[in-house]
Amino acid sequence: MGPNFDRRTALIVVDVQNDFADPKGALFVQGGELVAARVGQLMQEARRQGALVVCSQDWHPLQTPHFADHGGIWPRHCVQDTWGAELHPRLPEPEQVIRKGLGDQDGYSAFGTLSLATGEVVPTPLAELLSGRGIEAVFVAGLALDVCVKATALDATTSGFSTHLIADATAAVNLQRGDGDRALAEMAERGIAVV
Ligand code: VGL
Ligand code: ZN
Repeated sequence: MGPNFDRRTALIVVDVQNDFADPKGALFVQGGELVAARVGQLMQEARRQGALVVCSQDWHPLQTPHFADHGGIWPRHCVQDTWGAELHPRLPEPEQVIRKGLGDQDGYSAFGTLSLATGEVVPTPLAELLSGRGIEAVFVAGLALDVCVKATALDATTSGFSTHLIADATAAVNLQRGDGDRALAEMAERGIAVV
């Protein structure tokens, strides 16, 4: 039961970057390579069926409150213009790339991240891109299920898109045991369909 793509749908591929998807990456997510392979197939399918394909990239400066060495919780990862931040080589060229987590921004959603200076969410161009294309439904896949995929899917429903999670194209970090399952429950509660 694969997703049904058409011109009114978008495939949002969250952060399938070397640091998350390659075993040598700084924040490798267990199963990340399989996710990259599956996402690569889905991107081809989506394109063939006329859907919009958007890839997000976690895109941090070297010094950011998002990293543990500057008060955050994560090891250094997805530093701008490094190998770790590149999209995984299993992915075909995306039609659109959305970068997030720039500057002093901390947060996880491809729709926007929080600026620590202003305390406000800095939106990425994603919402406008989707509404500008007449997109009604989105399929979300990528890494990591319990972090950026969850945040992005929740924002997608809040923004009014009919939102689906592609279960076989994601994997959880599980920083705390059970985080992946809790993320699934939270998404289900918010009306996100699992396909
Ligand atoms: C992510 C941790 C830190 C993600 C990004 O893409 O899920 N996780 N930054
Ligand atoms: Zn990050």
